[in-house]
Amino acid sequence: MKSVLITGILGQDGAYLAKFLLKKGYRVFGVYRRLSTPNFWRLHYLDIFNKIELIPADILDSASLSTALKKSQPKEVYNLAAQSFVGVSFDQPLYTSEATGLGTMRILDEIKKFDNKIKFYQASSSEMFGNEKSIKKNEDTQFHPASPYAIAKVFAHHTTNFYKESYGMFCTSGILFNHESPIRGLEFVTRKVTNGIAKISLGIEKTLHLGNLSAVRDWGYAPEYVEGMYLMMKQKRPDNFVLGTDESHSIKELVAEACKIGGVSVKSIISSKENFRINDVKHLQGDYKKARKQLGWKPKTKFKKLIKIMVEEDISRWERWGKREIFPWDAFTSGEDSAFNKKS
Ligand code: NDP
Ligand code: GDR
Repeated sequence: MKSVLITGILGQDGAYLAKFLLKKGYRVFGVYRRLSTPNFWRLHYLDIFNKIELIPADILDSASLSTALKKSQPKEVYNLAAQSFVGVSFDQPLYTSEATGLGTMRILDEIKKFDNKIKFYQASSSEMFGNEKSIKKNEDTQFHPASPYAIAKVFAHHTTNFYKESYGMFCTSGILFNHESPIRGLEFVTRKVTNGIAKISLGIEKTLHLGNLSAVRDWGYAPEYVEGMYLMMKQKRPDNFVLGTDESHSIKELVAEACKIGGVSVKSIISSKENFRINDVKHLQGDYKKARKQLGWKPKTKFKKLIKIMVEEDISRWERWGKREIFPWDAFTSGEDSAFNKKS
């Protein structure tokens, strides 16, 4: 049985990718960092916790990555671990560079020493394009990063290309536009909106404070994007691919759609200046023609369906919480206790 190692397995993409690769018959190992409270909820939510093998390691610590490679003996490594929140990268630029940027070089260098035949996937990002002027971005669009996160991702992207070109390693980068799901982290705008609107619709909260509502993003559905990662690793030659939906919507449109589904007035959603970023990317839209042609990949779940899936799931979770049900979920355990206090 082929082994695969995923860094960032406890995150949104890591969990969906693990589930997908298990179905393909892989033995799945996952790197996770030690925390005072384990954060395994997504693996439980997808019902794969007992099917994967977890190895404690950190992308800041080369020795632990070397041990993870020895323990898992992988044929493929997917590097998804990162400080992935753009907003926080303005407050923690050095940590973000260490984890999101240098972390990629650390793992690639350990792979080169351990077995340079291992195939490597890097989680590159549409944020690398930043405020570059063109409307639609593809693999040839210039990078113009607008945050410490994006700068770190550009470094990691070039590092991945460098190991491919200089050491002949199979290194591929997926330049992924925003992709979301009911297991998206709560701080990202889609989930913040769907979770917030679920609470307003059930009378748990009255308002939701957001930041810049005029930013525009290309949002797809995460389970479909991990399939694209896998297809990139199955190519004869390593290459870089954009995955997106080629559609874009503003945060304002996201709010309007989510409010409609949740039966909530848009007046409950407030744009607060203190939530604005120092520098924000205005418009991102992904031209995925190359992925469609070479990988046969295309997005199926578009904006309205995606928001519906997420709002309905968050409403259902808060309803179950109201009935004192226990189930794998993040909102209640990550600072949502104020809602609990109000209710009880
Ligand atoms: P998440 O933030 O959900 O997951 C990131 C994972 O990385 C988490 O499990 C986190 O661990 C782990 N991690 C963070 N720091 C370290 C560390 N020092 N050592 C080991 N593990 C660490 O992100 P997503 O799943 O959404 O994204 C996956 C990757 O794809 C990221 O690299 C992201 O930047 C990139 N990306 C994501 C896009 C998206 O729209 N989702 C689009 C383009 C790129 P813990 O659980 O302990 O916090
Ligand atoms: P992004 O996602 O920065 O694109 O990075 P996020 O959902 O955080 O922001 C998208 C846009 O929404 C605006 N916004 C808000 N954002 C957050 N988080 N919270 C708010 O209250 C809010 N109000 C408005 C932001 O200013 C921004 O313009 C995500 C991450 O997954 C990255 O890791 C990944 O690389 C990129 O997507 C592609």
